[in-house]
Amino acid sequence: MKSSLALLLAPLTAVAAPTAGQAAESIDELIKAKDKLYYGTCTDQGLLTSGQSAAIIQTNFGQVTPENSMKWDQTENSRGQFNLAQADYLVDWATENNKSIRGHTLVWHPQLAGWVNNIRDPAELTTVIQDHVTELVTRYKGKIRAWDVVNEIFNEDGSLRSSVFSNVLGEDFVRIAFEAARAADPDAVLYINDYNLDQPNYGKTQGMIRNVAKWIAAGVPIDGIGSQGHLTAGLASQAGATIAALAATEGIKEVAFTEVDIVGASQQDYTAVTQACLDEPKCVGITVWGVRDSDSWRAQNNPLLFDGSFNPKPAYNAIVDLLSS
Ligand code: 9MR
Repeated sequence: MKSSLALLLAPLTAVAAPTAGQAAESIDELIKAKDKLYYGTCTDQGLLTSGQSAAIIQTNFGQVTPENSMKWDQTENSRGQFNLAQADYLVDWATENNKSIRGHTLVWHPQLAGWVNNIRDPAELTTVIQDHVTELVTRYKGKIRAWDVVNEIFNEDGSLRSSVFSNVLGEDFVRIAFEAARAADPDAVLYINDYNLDQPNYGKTQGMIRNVAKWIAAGVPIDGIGSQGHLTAGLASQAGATIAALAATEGIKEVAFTEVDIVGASQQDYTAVTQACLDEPKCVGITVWGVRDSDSWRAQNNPLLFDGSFNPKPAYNAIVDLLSS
């Protein structure tokens, strides 16, 4: 006969069976067993309050990135007027559900508030960057593990992209942003994030490595390089060589795949990205850019791990198999 204590505890300790849509095995738990920090995804309030996204993330993922709610046009569309309701929702949900958070993103040329684009005075833009970064990073201090401090700042050839930031401040905007983030939360891991870092000898990959090493040597507090991983079919074959090259950047502490989606979502491509992270000691984890195909920014390419009905796809199960071996 069970003791009354066991009877009392039974409902609390029982593991809930996955509901429709959730996969039986968590790729997050499996990758943690391989000494990585997380397998994550992006989301936001609208997705978390409809469909099966929240249930799937609760069961199958361990990290979230706000897909849009922390971008400049959403958070500070008028100077000094911060609107953080949606960002707060994401952070509160993640904290309650014990999910790690990557903040995304502080300085980025699109989705930028129009008033910032009109600034021409270097001193004014410096203050504006510092105020924006300080407000967001301070608000979520201790809750956000890692921040994409600057996003997509390079051209395809590895030179600095033209934007209001580079046009007014030159490359010094990178130092200004990272120093403000470090001051606001000394424990947050500070990232530079970009796309098309998918081939080791590509111009942008080499430009990232060269510039980040130079900036770190000059004292800019950059901790990590994020490789977004918006891939075409087959390109994942170079993910291992590329993440290793990025991780070898002088002074860099960690790397991550931050926005993975892959045209066609073949099993081979997803397992190649997963294996690339497993093989690189500095790779802390993988974030896919959305839960189900129909919510993806490239929905027509069916690039994610769950189909439009929230069912796990063959690529999800292939990752489970890889991480279980
Ligand atoms: O997935 C995001 C989409 O919903 C937005 O409309 C778009 C513009 O803000 O941004 C998408 O996410 C981008 C990410 O923030 C940065 N890297 C490229 C991603 C895909 O465009």
